[in-house]
Amino acid sequence: MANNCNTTILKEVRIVIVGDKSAGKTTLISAMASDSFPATVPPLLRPTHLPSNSFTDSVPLILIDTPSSVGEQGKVVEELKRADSVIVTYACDNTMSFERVSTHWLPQLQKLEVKAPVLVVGCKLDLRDESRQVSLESLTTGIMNQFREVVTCIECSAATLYQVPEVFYFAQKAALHPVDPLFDYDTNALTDRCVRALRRIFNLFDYNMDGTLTDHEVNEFQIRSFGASLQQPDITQLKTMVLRNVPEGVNSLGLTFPGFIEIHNMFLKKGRTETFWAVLRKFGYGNDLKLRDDFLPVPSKKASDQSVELSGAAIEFLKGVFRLVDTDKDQLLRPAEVDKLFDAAPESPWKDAPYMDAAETTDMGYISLKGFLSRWALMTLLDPRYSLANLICIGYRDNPSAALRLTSRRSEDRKNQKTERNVFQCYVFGSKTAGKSALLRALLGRPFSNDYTPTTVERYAANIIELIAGTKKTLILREIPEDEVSNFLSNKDCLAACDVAAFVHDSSDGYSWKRSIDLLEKVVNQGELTGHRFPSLLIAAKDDLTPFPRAVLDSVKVAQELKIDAPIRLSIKSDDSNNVYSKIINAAEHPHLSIPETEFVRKRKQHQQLLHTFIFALAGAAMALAGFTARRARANRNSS
Ligand SMILES: Nc1nc2c(ncn2[C@@H]2O[C@H](COP(=O)(O)OP(=O)(O)OP(=O)(O)O)[C@@H](O)[C@H]2O)c(=O)[nH]1
Ligand SMILES: [Mg+2]
Repeated sequence: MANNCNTTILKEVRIVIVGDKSAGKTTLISAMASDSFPATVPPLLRPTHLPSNSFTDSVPLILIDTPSSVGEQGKVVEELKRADSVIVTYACDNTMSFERVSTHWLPQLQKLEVKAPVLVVGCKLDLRDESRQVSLESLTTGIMNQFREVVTCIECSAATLYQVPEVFYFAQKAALHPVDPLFDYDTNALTDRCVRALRRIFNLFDYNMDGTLTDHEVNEFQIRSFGASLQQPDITQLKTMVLRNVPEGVNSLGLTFPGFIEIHNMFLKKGRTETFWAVLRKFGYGNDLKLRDDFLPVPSKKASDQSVELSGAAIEFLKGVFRLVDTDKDQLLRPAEVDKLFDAAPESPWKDAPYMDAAETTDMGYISLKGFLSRWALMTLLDPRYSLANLICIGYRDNPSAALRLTSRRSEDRKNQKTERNVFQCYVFGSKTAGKSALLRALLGRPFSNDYTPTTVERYAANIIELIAGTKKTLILREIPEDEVSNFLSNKDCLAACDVAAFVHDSSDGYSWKRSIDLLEKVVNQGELTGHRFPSLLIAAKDDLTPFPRAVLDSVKVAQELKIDAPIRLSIKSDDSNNVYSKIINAAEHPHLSIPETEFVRKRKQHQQLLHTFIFALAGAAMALAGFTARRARANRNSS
């Protein structure tokens, strides 16, 4: 296959050279830069720039010399942290300096958690005592087995210029086309993430989705990857080579996925990491084997109170995918089916918080279509880039710019007294044990439980709610634990994404009621200060218990004072949710209503009105003065 390695990620490669005193670092750099053996060198060179035409990758190199005196090790550490590639040198005529590579330098790099690839380079090869020569291979195998970050060991001579360019060629190649993300030395196979990336590329060309690539499809892959086509004899030869190594790599229909993997294994075996990376980069992958940002056209928010939703086209695509993946047609996705769906994504995205457990599933953990779409809505709201990347990885082939849509600003919606959002986020506040988690669980259709597990970190629940008019909206509840509220409110934009806030209290507990009003004041006042207003609802939970006597009376009065609705009474235990989810959506759909007027808000309003009147009066006074001056001027003119 052709070799095209123009699409690189780094714009320049910073190679840091370290090693013991007199190992030959400075001379090695000088020899490379001047293509000659320098008669003398300064103790330390300034950064040396090599032009982009030094090697085939057309990327400029910066070679960093480092001091070896003990007092200057801080500088060395700084440089190591900025390195794209590290060269650890030793002198071939000094056994001690070779030993120090594995007793000092490589452990030191591990301690500093240097992520860059490492080359071990023997300098002054011309000075080696040939009679004491130990095989380089045996020495280096030991090092490479013990230190997996070492990608190459090579010896050179600045005096004879032997293998000097090779040292830097390998150092830049290791940075630009790293083996580490592709190959796992422990399992001696391609990494899981690499296989997933190749799976997506394979699927892209498997047009009829039969699990094999026909010769035509192999050729299409070749053209897209390298801009040149393969002749039929080349394809036949390629398949013969694959078949020799992997019998299941080719079948009567063409090249199978194991065969496709084998082709890439062959690139690695031949040391052609640049060809491997050329393929991956062509299809949008960065060094972490995730789709690069430049491949993900996420609409950019102009203001923090906008949000991102899936477009109608993306939702239709997802419905189709659900039907396709649901092979047993039970309208549910089993965990294995979900894993299969995401086998071409860098990882299965719903295995951890906040997505795990955030949508409807059956007792067995199977996902319904509603649960499936709600998870996508949640992922799009919280992390649009991740959502788009996953959408592309599961096979979304339309224009990715059309997969997501940006909503209008919440403040605009409030002014226009309507909203066109399909996904609403409700922040749920309340004292400990008020019943917040029970509210979230019930949204997911989970049965009530008397067990209490305190919520210590924020959590989400999302579901699609059918409203009376027949329209469907996605509701996302975000539980904010009581102890986290102060921390949460310390972020200036924390309320920007709030469509509606719910303040839950345990109706049998006077303290819980008082606390929910305290929290409301705190949250609403913070919103006022940061320019975010939102409808708010009071929720009186556990209505099956004997109500705290004063709370009922109090709550009606307080709601009146705040100019919001009286608390919604509900009991999750008695399965009486009192349509709370529709009521939350209804409040969110009317963003100009149910905004609480706390004492602070009232005072601020009065202050603003006063200020307004004052400015108005000042403007009036200024106009009157101008009129008076004009009259005087006229009078003066008339009298003169
Ligand atoms: N009787 C009754 N108990 C309820 C109801 N809802 C919740 N509970 C119980 O109240 C306790 C606390 O409920 P949670 O939903 O965990 O409360 P929370 O507000 O999430 O508490 P934190 O996470 O600690 O802030 C649990 O033991 C629930 O079983 C209800 O409607 N009626
Ligand atoms: Mg909770």
